[in-house]
Order: sequence, then structure tokens, then C-alpha cells
Amino acid sequence: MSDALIAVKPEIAAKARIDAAKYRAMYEQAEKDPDGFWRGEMNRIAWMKAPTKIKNVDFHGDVSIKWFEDGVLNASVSCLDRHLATRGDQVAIIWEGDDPKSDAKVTYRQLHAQVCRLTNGLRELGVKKGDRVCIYLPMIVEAAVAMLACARIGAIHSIVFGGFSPDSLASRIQDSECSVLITADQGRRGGRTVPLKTNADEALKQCPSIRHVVVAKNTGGDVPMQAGRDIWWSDLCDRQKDTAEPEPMGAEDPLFILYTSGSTGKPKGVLHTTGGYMVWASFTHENVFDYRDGEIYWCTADVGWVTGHTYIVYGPLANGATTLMFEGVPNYPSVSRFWEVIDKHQVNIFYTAPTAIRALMREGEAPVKKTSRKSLRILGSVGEPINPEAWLWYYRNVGDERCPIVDTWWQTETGGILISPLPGAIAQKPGSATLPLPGVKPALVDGEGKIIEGAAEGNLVLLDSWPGQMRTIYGDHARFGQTYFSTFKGMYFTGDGARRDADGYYWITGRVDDVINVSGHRMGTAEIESALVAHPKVAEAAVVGMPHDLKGQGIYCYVTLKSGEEPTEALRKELVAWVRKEIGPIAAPDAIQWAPGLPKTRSGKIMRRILRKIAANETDGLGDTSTLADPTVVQDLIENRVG
Ligand code: 6R9
Repeated sequence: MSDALIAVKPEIAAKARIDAAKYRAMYEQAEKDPDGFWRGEMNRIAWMKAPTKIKNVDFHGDVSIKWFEDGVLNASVSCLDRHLATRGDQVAIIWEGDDPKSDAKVTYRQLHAQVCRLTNGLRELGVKKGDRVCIYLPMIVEAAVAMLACARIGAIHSIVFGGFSPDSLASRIQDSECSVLITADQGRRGGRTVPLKTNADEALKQCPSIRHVVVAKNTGGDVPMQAGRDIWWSDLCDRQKDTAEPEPMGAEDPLFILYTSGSTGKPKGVLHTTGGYMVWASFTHENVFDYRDGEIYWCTADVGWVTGHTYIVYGPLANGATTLMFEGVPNYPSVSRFWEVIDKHQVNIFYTAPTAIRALMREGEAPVKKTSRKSLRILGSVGEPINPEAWLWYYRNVGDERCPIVDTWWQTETGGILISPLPGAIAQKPGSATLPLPGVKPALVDGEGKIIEGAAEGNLVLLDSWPGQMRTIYGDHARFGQTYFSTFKGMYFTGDGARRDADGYYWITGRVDDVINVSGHRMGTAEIESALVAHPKVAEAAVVGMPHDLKGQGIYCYVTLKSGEEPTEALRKELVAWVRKEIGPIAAPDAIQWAPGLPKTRSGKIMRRILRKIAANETDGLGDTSTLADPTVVQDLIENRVG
């Protein structure tokens, strides 16, 4: 139904930086001569010493990924210093508060000065190149300042989303042994406060590596400060000079770590380095959003996720854009908020997530139609597959059929967008991420790793490297190889499944591993299971994703209690609260089913395929159940399905 092609509009093609022919030429050149192609693109960022070596990659053996390896640069210079002469007084960041009455504008010159002050402050606290600094901040300008100050020092930042619990924060700090934490008194979201400093204090009981805590005053809420450890941001920074030398960094020196969930074990510290990541951030931000000088660009993500890293901070600032940073939520104080902010700041490019679109779609057209949105030129989507219905609603109602939608497929691991329409070059199909960007070689493979050609469905892999690719898992290179390059030898496995149609367009079907995508947030089912079994009354738990109208996927938990424990409504509520506390509100279960037993193979492996089907209420086709140790448990689970 949705395979209908929405052609590139002539007025967009006419002005396009990249039209269809140019896209094909770029794609071909990047494939045939990657060194030449990326040598031509690398000067979009500022180098202290230009690289002479471009690509040096091996997906086999120990896996080694290097780009621009003999180049020297500092990411903060590309984002700040080099703009001062040409656009020092241009607004770099428009900050829009949770409260519609609060906003602020920060020019490139002001941002540069703030970053330099914090750079000097952190250096005074002993932070140096290679140290890890944890950032646990709300969506305030200080978050961007903190990232760029770390980059300026060459310290590796590790941002933890403000919605994560003290335990989740602690385990991330411990894994990379951060020495400094940058946080705020409190955050604000939808009229409520988020107790960041209190959470941090709780987390830090388990974090001996932290020597200093820098606290930004945001709400002015009363928070305890620990003498000798905690210092207010303003006390540290106000007395500093507003210039600071940027540390010369090798292209392959780390820029940041960002923890993300996988199918097994603890979250992985995805490590990105400096040169390749910055080139990719700039290249994709400019071309996918067709960013033009002077435009106002708004990505609604949180800086705690990779989208916030690449498309609120590094990409837009490298390109000298004006980037909007929003502290709030789509439905506060009303469900028109997004559209009102677009009118207020005359936003030209708007990039959000399908879960937000679906939630706003439920409210009908009136809250959208009462706003103008005439400034909009390009719309974007990211985080999960967008269903054609939501795509069309977004296209018709938000963009008035005037604005192309770029449905951008990528991952924390990929650093930036890999598959997406280019507004002036690639016709759209509602629900399809369409075609790969120049330099990206996707393929579909079957279960044995054999490449499938033509129109087909399979596992989505990438056959070659692109500059923004992650380089390793922090502190565990063996796990990097194991996780991404061992399922299909010599290929990067994305963990996603996809379909390719007769036009070569990709349709991402979702994760094929034990990762679920709740409102665009990645959760490992193993993490939720281990939180559940940590409860004293729980014997065993199995967690799967289930279809959910708004969130894309919901969290469905099968819980076996210890003998003698009663499955009560009170206990169900207690377990939901328990998981929220252990991991964070984003991991709160949507359904808990009491399971006297779990379907297991004779070797004791839980058959998740069956559990997924029951959760989705697709019990007609359970498939082969002959390997079950005890087939009767399945009947019980079907009869007592919740929801
Ligand atoms: C950027 C980001 C990555 C996973 C990815 C896939 C899903 C992201 C998508 C999409 C379909 C899109 N995903 N964008 N699925 N269409 N346009 O979201 O990173 O948090 O690491 O999640 O999200 O399943 O594998 P991350």
C-alpha cells in the first residue's frame, strides 16, 4: 500500500545541493575510491595537521578501524573557534525551556567563551587528555558546553541520560572509571522536576573514582553539597579566563563514550574517535537535512542519546548552524507545543521520533492546524521504524505536503545517519529509510551469512567501514569483535532486520536480537530480566517486546515467583516500581504475566520466539514447539495472557 513513490519536488531538486545524478556520482566515487572521496570531504572540519592517510580498515581478525589516522585536530575548534571570524555574533544555540516563558540565545562567541571557562575550570580540577568525565545533565546549554569543554581538553565524555536511575548512572561511571561528574541541581520536564543531584549523590556512594562533582544551578532547588568534592559550576567558571588552548588530538584519539544496550550483559561503552566522527557528523548533517547557512535547525532528541550528540551538538555546530535545544516534552503545557516552538523560533528543519508523532497524531489535527509552520522546509524522523500511517500524517499535517521527510536509519554504533533519503535526490516512500548515503554499503544476509541479492528480506549488515563508525567497546575490544563481527564473518552486523524492495529501497523491520525499542529507546531484555530477578520474591523472568500503539514496542515480562510467594496486584505494582528504580522510568514494564513455568528447550534455553508470539497475541502460529521440555506451560501462558 505504502510503496507509493513521493517524487522529489521540482522546486527542491532545482535548488538541491545534491540531485539524483550527483547522488549517483558521489555514491560511485565513494565506493570505487574511498580515499579520494573522503580526502575531498575531510576539509569540512578544521585540522591542525591535515591527514595524509585516509582509510585503514580490517573487519577480520581483531577488527581494526582507522580513518584519517595521522591527522591532528580538536573537535571544539571545528565547532567554535573557526566560526568566530565569520559568524561570531550568529546564534549558535537557541535554548527553549520547559516553561514556554523561558528561553535564551547563545552566540558562537558566547559559547566559545563559556566552553573556554569550563575548560580552564576542569583543567584546574586536574582533568587532562584521556580522562573520562561523566555528564548527567538536563537539556540545558551547559550540556553542550560540558561536551565541548571535554573535547577541548581531550577528556572523553560519557553522557548518561537524565532519566536513568542512580544504579544505572553508577554502573556507567564505574565501567569507564570517570574522575569527574558534571550534573545540575535538578532538571525540568513537563512541569515536573527531576532530582539529578540527589540521584548523583546516591550513585556516587558506589563510585570511588569520582574526585569532583561540578553542579550547574538550574532550578535553584535546595541540594546538599559535599565539601571538598562538589563545586558549583559558577564558582568554578566565573573566575576563569574566556580563552583556553585546545589540546591537539590525533584523529583516532577518543572523543566520547556512550553506553547502549545490547542483547547480552551490561550496556556497552560505544567508543567514538575524533576525526572520522566529526567528518561524518558534518557530512551527514549538511547533506541529509540539506542545511543552508542561516537556517534554524531543531532536533528534539536528548543529548543523553546519540542523536543528541551528533545532531544537536557536533554536526550542526561543525556546520555553523543555529541549533535549537529543547528542555521540555511534546505535550507540555499543551499538545501544540512542538508546533508553537516552530513558529516562535521560525524553525526550518525539524527532526523528531516516530513515538512523538504517533502520540501527537492521537490528538487530532486541530492542535497542529492552529499553528502556521510556514517556516518549515525539511522534516526528519529517527529512532525506530515509522509506520506509513504516522509518516503520512506527519507529511500532510505538519509539513502541509510541502516538506520532504528524511527517515534516517542509524545507530549509536554508526555515529551518524547511514540510510536516508536526500531531500533533493531521492524520492520517498512512506515507511522506508530508502537508500544508503555515499560511503555506506548495506547488504542483506541470510542466517548463514550468505548475501542475498535483489528484492528480499534478511539481516542487515554493512560490508565496509564509513568514517563515523564506532571503533571499539571501551575497555573490551574482544567484545567489540564478538558482538558486531562474529555473527557474519567480516561484516558489521547491525542487529536489525530489513527488507529491500524492487527499487533497492530499504525497509527496516526492527531488531532481530534481544533488544527492544521502546519509544525509540534501546533496552536490552537481559538488563530488565536481571533487574527483575534481583527482587527477593522473583525466581525467574523472561522479557520480550510486544507491539504497542504509541511506544512502537512495549515491555512484556513473564515472571516466575519463588515458591510460597503469592502473585498479587500489589506485588505486580511493586515489581513495576522496582524496575523503574533499578534502571530508570524508561524501563518500566507495560505488562507482567505470572508464569508458573517458562517454555524451555530440553537444554534449558528459554524459547523467546514463543514468548514473543504470546505477548503479541499471535498464538495461532507458534511454530515448532517439538523441542519444548514441557509443552503444557505454553497452554497456561496463552490462557493467562495479560492485556
Ligand atoms: C539513532 C538511534 C538504534 C536502533 C536501530 C534500529 C532503530 C533507528 C531507525 C530505526 C527504523 C529508522 N532505528 N532509526 N529503525 N527506522 N529510521 O536511534 O540509535 O538508540 O542506538 O538505536 O534504532 O533498530 O538498530 P540507537
